Amino acid sequence: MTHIAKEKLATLLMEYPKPAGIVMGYGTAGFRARADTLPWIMIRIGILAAFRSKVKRACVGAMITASHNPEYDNGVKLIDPYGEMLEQAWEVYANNLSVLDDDIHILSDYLENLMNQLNIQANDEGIVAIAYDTRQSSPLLASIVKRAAQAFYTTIMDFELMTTPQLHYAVRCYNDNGTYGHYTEAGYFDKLCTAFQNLIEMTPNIQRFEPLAIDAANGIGAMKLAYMRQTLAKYIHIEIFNDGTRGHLNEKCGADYVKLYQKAPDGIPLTNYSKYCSIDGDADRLIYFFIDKNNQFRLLDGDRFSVLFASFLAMKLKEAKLADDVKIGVIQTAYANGRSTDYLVNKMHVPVACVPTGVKHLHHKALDYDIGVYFEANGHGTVIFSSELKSKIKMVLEDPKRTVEERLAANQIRAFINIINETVGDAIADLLATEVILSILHLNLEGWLNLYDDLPQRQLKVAVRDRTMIQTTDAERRCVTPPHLQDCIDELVSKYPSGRAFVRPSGTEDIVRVYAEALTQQEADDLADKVRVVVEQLTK
Ligand code: NG1
Ligand code: ZN
Repeated sequence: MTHIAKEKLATLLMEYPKPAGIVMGYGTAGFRARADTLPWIMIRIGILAAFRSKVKRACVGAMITASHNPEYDNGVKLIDPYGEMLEQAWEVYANNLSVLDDDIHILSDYLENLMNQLNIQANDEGIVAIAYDTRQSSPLLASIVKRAAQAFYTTIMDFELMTTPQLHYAVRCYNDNGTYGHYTEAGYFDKLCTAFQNLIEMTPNIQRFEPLAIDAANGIGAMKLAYMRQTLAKYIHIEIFNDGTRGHLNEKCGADYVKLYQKAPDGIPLTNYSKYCSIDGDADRLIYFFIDKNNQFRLLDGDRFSVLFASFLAMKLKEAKLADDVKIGVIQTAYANGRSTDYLVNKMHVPVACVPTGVKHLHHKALDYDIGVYFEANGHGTVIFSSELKSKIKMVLEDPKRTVEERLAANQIRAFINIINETVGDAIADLLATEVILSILHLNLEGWLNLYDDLPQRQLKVAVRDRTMIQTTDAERRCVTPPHLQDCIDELVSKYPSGRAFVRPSGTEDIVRVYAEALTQQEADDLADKVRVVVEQLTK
């Protein structure tokens, strides 16, 4: 480590000291906490981003956001060169750095060891792309990441205000030398909007788009959607509510609020539109909803996107006569409604894999398929397509022996791939994909909802002494510890027809989550409550 790097780091440590007694872990959401407790960790993240970039010899990203959390929170997540989440092994370095106190000697000893271990030279090139959401605290936190990375001779690409998925996209494009698209924001919108228009133009008898009202959670998505709204005005009328001019970020609005409370957000008129959707504070989650004929609020969550996207793609594969050589699959977590799994497996004959909570697990598993569709029930998800699939599509398009119908279907899949942000769940991309599929399939939200009926479900949070007492297996569907907990759950579940329940420690909060579903809401509530009682008893 050079003398100058040490000096710069020492200055930062003095400017942004670590509060006494603070412990912070790099989890599924990166580092996330109250914004005023975060500056010190941004120093560590800036260094780590620089190191990661030097090791990978590629651009890496640092996104400053606390997603669906309140305005007073913030956080940071690193993005790997291919646009995916930070490799798990590096989470350990993030945690080690977070444990270290502000002593410049101890910190530089650790960093020098790490540089040796990772074979990093002080003058290796590094490039870090930084972006942030609309939180007031974001620019300062971003500036600390920037200064810490620069202390290690790293070039900064400062994208300032961006959605999380836009930064994932930019990092991927930059490292792919433009193969995936152009890394600027204009490049992102150009790719998505052009593909959306192409798909509409090439599809005969496409249904007219009904106007769409969007709840933008008073976040970054509002300003980005405003840009897209104009570009696509010829095709679809989009109205943006909760655009940040009046309400507060994620307060009584946004995808998380709508999903959690199963009700419409504030700040949006509920009479004028047949289609509504909510995104979250950093625009990586999407939820649709509408008010039905009986004036009931009806929700379409992540499971519904999996079913819709997989239906469309399976149908187009069949039309392109590619269904036999392409492996399509859906990846869910234990929180997916049992009826969605049932519909996918038994009606659509699409295989379903279940993985532990957290997008990185879903994304990883999706790589096993030519077309891997994954969504968490909360509306975070995307589709990934193998390079073999992309070549097969190209072959169909270039084969003169193929029929017009086969080539059209292949072309539709190709355009669809370009709408999707394969790097990460993206509310804007998923919204365009949903809209165009609904129009191609001539479905309204009611028709989409009626594909299957959800089983009533209940989620509870249980505060326990030590949540790590609960350990799980089988994609978190069964408990291994404490002893007897699983036997008790099995016994309770057996009393409810179509009942299912599981418990797992949250990865983002100091609580245990209980999930239950059954034939009626009353039964789902009862089952969840009984499971809660045994959890409380056995973790005392
Ligand atoms: P935890 O707190 O581990 O359940 C929550 C969500 C995840 C995911 C992460 C990251 C539920 C039940 N869990 O994880 O789906 O989004 O936060 O933000 O919604
Ligand atoms: Zn988010």
